[in-house]
Amino acid sequence: MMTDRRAFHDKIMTIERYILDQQSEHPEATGILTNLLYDIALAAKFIASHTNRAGLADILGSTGEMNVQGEVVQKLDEYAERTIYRLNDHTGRVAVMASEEEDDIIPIPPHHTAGKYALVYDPLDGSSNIDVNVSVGTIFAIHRRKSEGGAGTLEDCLQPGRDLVAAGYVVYGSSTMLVYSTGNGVHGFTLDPRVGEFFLSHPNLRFPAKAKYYSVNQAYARRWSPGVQAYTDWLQGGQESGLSLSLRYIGSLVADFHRNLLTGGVFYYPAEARAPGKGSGKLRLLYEAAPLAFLAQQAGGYASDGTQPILEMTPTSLHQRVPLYIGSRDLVEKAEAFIAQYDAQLL
Ligand code: P6P
Repeated sequence: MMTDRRAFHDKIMTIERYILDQQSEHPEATGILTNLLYDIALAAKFIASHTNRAGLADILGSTGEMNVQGEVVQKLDEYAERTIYRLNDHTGRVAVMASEEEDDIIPIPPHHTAGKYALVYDPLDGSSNIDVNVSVGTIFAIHRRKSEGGAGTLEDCLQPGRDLVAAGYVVYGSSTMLVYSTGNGVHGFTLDPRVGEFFLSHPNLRFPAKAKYYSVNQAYARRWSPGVQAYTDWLQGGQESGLSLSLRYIGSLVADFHRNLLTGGVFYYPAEARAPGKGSGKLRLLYEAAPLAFLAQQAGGYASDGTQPILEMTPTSLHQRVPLYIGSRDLVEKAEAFIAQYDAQLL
């Protein structure tokens, strides 16, 4: 009998094949979501091909404006934004888009058909890390449009994470991985740049039962509420927690989340005590916290703003910021407990 591992490696599963297989399990599926996920995988290939040469832009470009291929050298996040937009603005699969790079919703050009989905995304999160060769990422989330026909609307974008149809991220690191879920588990694909294909490398990702890391920027500790300070002490083994976690903080949300998903752990970006209560924090609900919260839940984890599930929060604006605690469920729930115990008067 073939062992599981041999059985797994017996199949050569590309992301295209995998998405198609998943679609075949849903007879009602029309294939539009399947093709939208293909489009995102294609965008990831384009972006990956540029991020692994980013450091060369200044060397290759003669004036800093043009590179040896005669291409205009763009800032990578502008390139990533443009790539995702152009791959989705004419397909008839998307009614409206929203991006971290654009103040307002991004309409589909009037001469193209508006489709059934709303696509929101952070085209290149953590792009400031590129200059120091640290992993960066793309985050995307897909909602069904709520509006009836015609151009998509802001309301089509401002939906709670619990209603997501699909979400995922691409991490551009030592290898390029695309990790996504359509509500049937979390699956990771690694890009083989030699053939330009994403191959299934991490099926059914789940947070390990025993966590290894906690991930927070401790430079801000003096600004934290008493609850967050007590929580951090607990994570460090205080209050007889019995924990022996290590601190890992990359400063790139996708990279920190991805590592914790594989190793077990919690990432948090708290509200600053100077601005108590909801709404403060750095990370954005719509296209950072919510899609990663969807993945976390699908992988047996959890995400909270410190007082409530991220997935239950309905965005009030495109770029609304929230405090974020995300990762291994038991560690995130403990953050809520400390905040409830110590910070009730702040909330
Ligand atoms: P800080 C990157 O700029 C980013 O938006 C996230 O990717 C990352 O988690 C966070 O900011 C890091 O913020 O304040 O710790 O530098």
